[in-house]
Amino acid sequence: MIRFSATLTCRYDTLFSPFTANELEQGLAWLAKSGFDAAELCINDYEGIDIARLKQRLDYHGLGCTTIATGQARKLDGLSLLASGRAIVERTRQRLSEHIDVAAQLASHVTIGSLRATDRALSKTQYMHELAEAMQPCVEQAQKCGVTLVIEALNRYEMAHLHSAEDMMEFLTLSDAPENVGVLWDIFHANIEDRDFAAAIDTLGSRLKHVHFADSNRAFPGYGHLPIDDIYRALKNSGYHHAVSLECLCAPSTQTLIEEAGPLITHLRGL
Ligand code: LER
Ligand code: MN
Repeated sequence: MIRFSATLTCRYDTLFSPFTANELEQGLAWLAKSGFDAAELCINDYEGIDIARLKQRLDYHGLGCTTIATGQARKLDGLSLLASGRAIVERTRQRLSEHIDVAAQLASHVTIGSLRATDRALSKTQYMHELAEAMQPCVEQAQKCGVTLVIEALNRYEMAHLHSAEDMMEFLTLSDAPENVGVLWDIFHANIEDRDFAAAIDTLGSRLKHVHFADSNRAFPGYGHLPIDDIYRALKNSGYHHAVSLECLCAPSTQTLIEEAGPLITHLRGL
């Protein structure tokens, strides 16, 4: 069964949530009322975040957490696994280590997206080797904790390497990644990078462990030109049984997201 989640944020606001960090409780209530199974939580760091309380609020609303979105630390704290300075790489690993501990408590994945950005001109092969090495302690810790790390395929305008489903599989093979390393496939990025949605799903196979839904213009699904129903059907027919998570801009409006998310989930579940 495919689970549904949407982006909410714990402390710093994000363009990808219809609720601010201060409105987290309303956001959780909205998810529950709209028929979502879980939240996807943006967490920069754990200062001022009480995990026991967060877990209690999720439980209260009958929600899980699908993945911890970690990218805020790129802009806010300048973190990256591929920074030139060893100290920054170490701090990034430590931050991911905290995320992995919390993910084990929330039974969620941990996302690695913007945290694999590099400011150096690396060839694809160099990039893949360096990323594999930088991630290694996190992969081992995650394995011990029963946590899956999902590496997000990001389009060429946002990231130097690993754009397409094929790139992601090349990286997993080169790094001999264990099964707890998977791929986050975001259909907004895939629309730019993958030749064909169904073929990309097929290429990723069992490594596909999390999916972001937004339309071609990053608006709420249905307000751009992506074949949302076909993509969902292809996921379902492939046996995909992880989450489809709404990660779109508040476009055409915040109200659209708030009002139309429930009907969208009902519609997709019926396909
Ligand atoms: C994050 O999931 C994402 O898709 C990025 O484009 C955000 O910068
Ligand atoms: Mn995404």
